[in-house]
Amino acid sequence: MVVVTVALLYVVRRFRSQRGAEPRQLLSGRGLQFRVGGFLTLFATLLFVLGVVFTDNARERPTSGEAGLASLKGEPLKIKATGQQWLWRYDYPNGAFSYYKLVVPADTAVELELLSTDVVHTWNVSDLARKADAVPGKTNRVFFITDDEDKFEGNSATLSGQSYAAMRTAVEVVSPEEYEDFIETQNEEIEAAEDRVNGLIESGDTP
Ligand SMILES: [Cu+2]
Repeated sequence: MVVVTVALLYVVRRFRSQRGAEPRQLLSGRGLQFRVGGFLTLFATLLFVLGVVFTDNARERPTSGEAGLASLKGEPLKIKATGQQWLWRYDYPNGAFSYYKLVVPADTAVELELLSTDVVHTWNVSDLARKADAVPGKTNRVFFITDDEDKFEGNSATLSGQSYAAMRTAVEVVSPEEYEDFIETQNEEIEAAEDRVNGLIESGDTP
């Protein structure tokens, strides 16, 4: 800003009109307009073409590697991620679910189906995948794969209400065996909890 302002002041002082002196006229004719217009069009076309070339792989879908979850036979592991004020719920293929933390097997292509029950939420685990919105009434998809057995943190990226900042998530990448153990444990715990609730209802003590 300082450079531009100083340059402007200099030019205004240097070229201000002087008594009796006729200012120089810049005459160009039609040619110049076409040359400038043509150059800008070419530049815009080039940007467009390069943009398409370099973002084409954004459509690419990963395929599972050798060390991935074998039971899928190369198909991506489909997991539903539902955003609700202000928590993420993950539904795995065989009835298991978890809140806040998503557990996935390493070296396996994951297809996350993003849904929302209320407002727009953004699933944002930037070390694993692109940012994507969970929009009510719509299904968005995010694909990712990693062989890095680690924990990845995700933050909120869209204002989805007063507690949006607390709407974090985490992705834990584990070996396929550990993943299957996790699913089994979740299913057992869910079943045990359901049994407890049903037992209370039968005995008349509503939980
Ligand atoms: Cu949210």
